[in-house]
Amino acid sequence: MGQRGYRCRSVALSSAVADYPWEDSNSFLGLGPEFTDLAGSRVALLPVPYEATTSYMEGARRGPQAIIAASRHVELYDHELDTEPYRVGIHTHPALELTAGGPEAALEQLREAYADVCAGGQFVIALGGEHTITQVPVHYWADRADGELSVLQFDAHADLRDSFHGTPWSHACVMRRVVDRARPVGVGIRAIDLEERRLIDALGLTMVYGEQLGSGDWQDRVLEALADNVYITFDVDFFDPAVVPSTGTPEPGGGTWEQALTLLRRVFSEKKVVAADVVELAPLAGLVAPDFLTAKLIYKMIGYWQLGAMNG
Ligand SMILES: [Mn+2]
Repeated sequence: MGQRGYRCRSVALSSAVADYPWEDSNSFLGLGPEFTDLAGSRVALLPVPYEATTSYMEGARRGPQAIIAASRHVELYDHELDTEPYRVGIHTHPALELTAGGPEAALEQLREAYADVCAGGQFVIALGGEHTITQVPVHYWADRADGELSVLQFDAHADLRDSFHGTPWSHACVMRRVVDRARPVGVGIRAIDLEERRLIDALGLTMVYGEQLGSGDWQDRVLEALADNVYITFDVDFFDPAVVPSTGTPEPGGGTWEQALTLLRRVFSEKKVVAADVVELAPLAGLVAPDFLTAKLIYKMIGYWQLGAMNG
């Protein structure tokens, strides 16, 4: 077996060929069974390639697969943390194919599956798919958090519209569907309409707008606004489109890799992060860097989670 312990578990193999170095196309980082067995894993990834209301560039349904494919090339040793985070065990669930029979039925399916996935006790990171899926985990954790729950939202958009293109289940409405249960704190926001601006002001929500990233005490503002319990939703359109053009609704003036990581590291070390999602990667053929960035972002989150879990 190679460095990652490749040994295929997705396909039943006859004993005659079982010992060849078959790769496992399903597991994040290409990890072998020693580090992906569900019972022994402290982290679980839940791919949800759901895409129903894309308004501009389609392709978010191919996000999870591209992330997992790219993750095989992520270095397993994290030099910043001087750890090998994969050793906590990372189980990758098969992709959850939600019904095409309408958003309410799809979200109900996700609600049931998410609860059963979380019952395993792992730190769960859902992989979208479009941003619509985020309301399910936020409601799940708002019901269970010991005290108030905040949502740390990395995003170009506030997603606070009451409806968009005639549906309340649009990706552009997801934070409106949770705002009465968990207070959002937006980072990198730079495309909102007037109704959203009025709601942000009326509710006194903390938003770090795109042009405020990196200046002054923007990270302190975020940390102060967050409750002790935090759900992280990371829409990859937070990043500047020069870094991540592969997303459904790209907006100029976004954040950097370093800004995302420094804030994530602080949040994982100073707050209790209950779960997370990474959404809206819509891979572009031949352009692997954004897929790889997203895979590495998830692995950095796992490393920071492990560090926070060790300290707390
Ligand atoms: Mn967005």
